Amino acid sequence: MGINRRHFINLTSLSVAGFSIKGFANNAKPNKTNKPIVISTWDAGLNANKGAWAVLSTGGAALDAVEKGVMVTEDEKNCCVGLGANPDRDGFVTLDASIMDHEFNCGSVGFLERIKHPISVARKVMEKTPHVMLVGEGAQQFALSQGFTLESGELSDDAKKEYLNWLKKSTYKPIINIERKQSTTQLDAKFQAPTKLSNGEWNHDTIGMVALDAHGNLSGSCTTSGAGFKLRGRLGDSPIIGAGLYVDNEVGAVVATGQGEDVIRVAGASAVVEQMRQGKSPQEACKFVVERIRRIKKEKANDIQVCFIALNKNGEHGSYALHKGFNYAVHSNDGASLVEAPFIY
Ligand code: SD4
Repeated sequence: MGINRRHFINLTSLSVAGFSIKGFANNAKPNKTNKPIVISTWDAGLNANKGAWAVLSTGGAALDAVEKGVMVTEDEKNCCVGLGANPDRDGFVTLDASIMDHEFNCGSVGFLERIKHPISVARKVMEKTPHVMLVGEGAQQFALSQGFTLESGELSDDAKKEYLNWLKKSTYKPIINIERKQSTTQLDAKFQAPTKLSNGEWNHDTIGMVALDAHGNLSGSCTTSGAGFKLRGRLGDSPIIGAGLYVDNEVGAVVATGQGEDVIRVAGASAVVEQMRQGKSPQEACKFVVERIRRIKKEKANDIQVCFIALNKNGEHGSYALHKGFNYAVHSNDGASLVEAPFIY
């Protein structure tokens, strides 16, 4: 099925106070490098981008920008990326994060408990150890050795309620676009996220961000509580370099969101970068890999969401999603905007 043109027209005409909602991403300024620029997943990216922009607009490095940017979301009180998120099925919040710079340096943490800023622990793994990835108890011990504080491990009030509710049936079923802030655009009833927003406006569990700085360097970050009510010990794509996040400074930077298992299956972010290397635009490259996932999943693609956002060396950006309803935030010298991603279904 092709892109839904009617949907395009509807979305291009929407605007919300303070920023604009654009239609499908056109790759801006093809002949001139559009820098600095930062893009990040979902509506929550608008706030996160502000944190990144404070770094980028003053000549700072993309690496610092993508760390500072997603820390804004990890810090948000009513946010589900960090320790306030829904727990695994045993009742524990476990966090995954990854970061990558313009020189193939990368670091990640998985299954990390009771630490507030997993993205910063991932950066420490990158900078202070000979390794790329630390998980579980070892990751927590490493964080403590680096001066991070052990938080209480208590579930937030919202998460407690959600968990008690979930225990009644105890079935694990991914929900398409659960991350979406409600009400900025009209979604199909079928894909409308359920109302979890008892205590705040964000409903997301992941933020991914990629940036190009004024020096022409790319970096990326991703931080998540993963899928709510997952099996204990489950890792998604977000901490896996090449799946949830990949940066090649000669080509571009890509981050994924959605059903992590299906992003891992195709080494998603790396696959999108390789398509850009072959000459595809960011949007075409994202589309190519989303379509591969649809072919692999066959009719099961109806039940999952997968989305990529991509930024190339020229500051051109694009995205593609399996299902309608994914958006991403952009911040550049042109201001802040939300872009509706094109989709298959
Ligand atoms: C995961 N990809 O753990 C993450 C979830 C996600 O928006 O992106 N949610 O599978």
